[in-house]
Amino acid sequence: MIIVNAKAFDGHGVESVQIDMRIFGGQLIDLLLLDGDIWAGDFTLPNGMTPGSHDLPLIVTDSLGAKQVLRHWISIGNNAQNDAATPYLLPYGEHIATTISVLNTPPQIVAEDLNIIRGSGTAIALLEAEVSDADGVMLVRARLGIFNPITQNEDWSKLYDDGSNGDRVAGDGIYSLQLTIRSGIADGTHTVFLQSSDIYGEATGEVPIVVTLEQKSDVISDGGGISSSSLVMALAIIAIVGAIVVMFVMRKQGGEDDKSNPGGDRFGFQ
Ligand SMILES: [Ca+2]
Ligand SMILES: [Ca+2]
Repeated sequence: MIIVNAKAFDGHGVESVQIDMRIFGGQLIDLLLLDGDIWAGDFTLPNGMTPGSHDLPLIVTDSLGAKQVLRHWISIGNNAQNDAATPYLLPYGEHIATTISVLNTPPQIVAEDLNIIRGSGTAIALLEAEVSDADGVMLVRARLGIFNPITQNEDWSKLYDDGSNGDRVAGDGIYSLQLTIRSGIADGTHTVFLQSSDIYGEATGEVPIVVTLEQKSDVISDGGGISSSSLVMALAIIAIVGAIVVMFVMRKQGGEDDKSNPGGDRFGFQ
């Protein structure tokens, strides 16, 4: 936000003071007359205002409705202020252009670290970054390091916000890149770097994103085979069946013994 304080002089009296931001894509801003003949107001820079130095036009209207566009102000000493101006004479002082200096900041990158759980073979992961700049984002790119495609000579790969290359929504400010994770890349943490520049070429530093690779735990083969607990149960059932069979055989043998000596004296040998 920019705050403006101005003093205006006119032989007929000053009706209004405005700042014309329309040529920068903004609005006409009315300043309010405060005590002590100070015209004050504030405005925010319109989005997309070109960085650099700009002349700021002030529209001053006198009590008869005559307008004048001023692009200069007069620097007068604080002590001289009160009696510097008469109704018909402008105060004496250095004329200074009413310029505004607009600084450019690089884009902002918001991205989360990636945690990828992979199986065997090559995996694809989506690298996403939210990138914004008041001037417009020109380029978002990533230095992929170990994830750089073997066929690619360039160090940097472009991220897309046009719905292509895995980008979920075109034009939403979230830029995407499909990261190819070859099976030969070791588990653990790797770092890729993101960088962006706005339409004036103002670029960010390299923003690190940590990519952690993990092997998928062997859930499928465990579930498909015999788990250790069911194996124990199966062995227990086999053991119980075995015990019953043994008991049955023993009882049967005992019965046959009885039948082999029908009516015989069991204790005949004694
Ligand atoms: Ca910018
Ligand atoms: Ca997008």
